[in-house]
Amino acid sequence: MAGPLMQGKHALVTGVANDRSIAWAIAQLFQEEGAELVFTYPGESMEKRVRPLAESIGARACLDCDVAKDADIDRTVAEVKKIWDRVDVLIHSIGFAPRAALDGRFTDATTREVWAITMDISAYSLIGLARAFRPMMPPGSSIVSLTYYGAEKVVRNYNVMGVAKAALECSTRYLAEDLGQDGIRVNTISAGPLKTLAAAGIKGMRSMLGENAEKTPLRRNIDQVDVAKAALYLCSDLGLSVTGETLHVDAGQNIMGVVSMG
Ligand code: NAD
Ligand code: 0WE
Repeated sequence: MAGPLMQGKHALVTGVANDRSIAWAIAQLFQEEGAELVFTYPGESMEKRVRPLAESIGARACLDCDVAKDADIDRTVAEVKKIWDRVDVLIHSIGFAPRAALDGRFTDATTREVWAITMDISAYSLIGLARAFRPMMPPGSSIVSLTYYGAEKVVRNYNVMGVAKAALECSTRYLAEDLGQDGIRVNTISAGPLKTLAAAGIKGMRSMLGENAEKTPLRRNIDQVDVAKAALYLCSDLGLSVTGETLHVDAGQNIMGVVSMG
């Protein structure tokens, strides 16, 4: 397979917050492989973080899109249409739960409101974006989101985010089936723990990273570039017949049962 893997492809990248974001590593690799990029950010306060990064790699645009708002999604489609006649790649790298939900007892922390917000932003948004962009995604195009092991097994304090990621993974399968007739593939990457903004201030994150590195089959943690390479596989011709998949990029963490040393 010769030449850049993403030559001339149009990639819409959500979820860049700073230079440690998983979405930023994906965007950089896709750009190196010949893709044209458009970024989105949720609300004005994020713009000053994202726009300089976007400009530094020659992105075509940087658009305000809070996925909690249908009007933002619709406006983003309209703005993208002014730039491109098609979108080949959609990266969903968004997760949000109210801070207090990621600490303490699941039963107490998961109120009706916390549930609604977390499910809306972290899971529904994949479906909302897929519906909005489907008319401009040609056969051969690809949607990729980010998930975490807390969807499969209990990870203490991940709480309602685990439930939302389970919904995201299941939505990936239903979307893959539905959009298969349009030639659109839908997959999700289950990434191992990473030091990003979304992991900042999570109680026990440091010790979790330390312990995890010893427990994985590869005896190390992963980095953002590892995830980006998997996204490149899924969004390029390399992943041509892969859809509905949850691809673990976690140094093997998910295969482990009881881990004992020595
Ligand atoms: P990050 O904080 O850099 O990215 C999260 C992004 O979500 C931010 O850019 C933020 O602006 C965006 N976001 C939040 N609410 C939004 C809204 N209403 N509308 C639009 N965007 C919104 O952190 P990250 O670790 O790069 O997270 C990216 C994805 O990877 C998330 O889905 C996260 O759950 C997932 N993930 C992270 C890890 C980890 O350990 N960091 C592991 C596995 C999966
Ligand atoms: O998906 C995530 C984190 C997503 C996230 C992070 C925050 C922090 C700030 C969602 N919402 C918020 N809301 C905020 O206000 N990860 C996979 C990283 C993560 O978060 C954890 C983890 C891991 C790993 C929380 C508890 C336990 C483990």
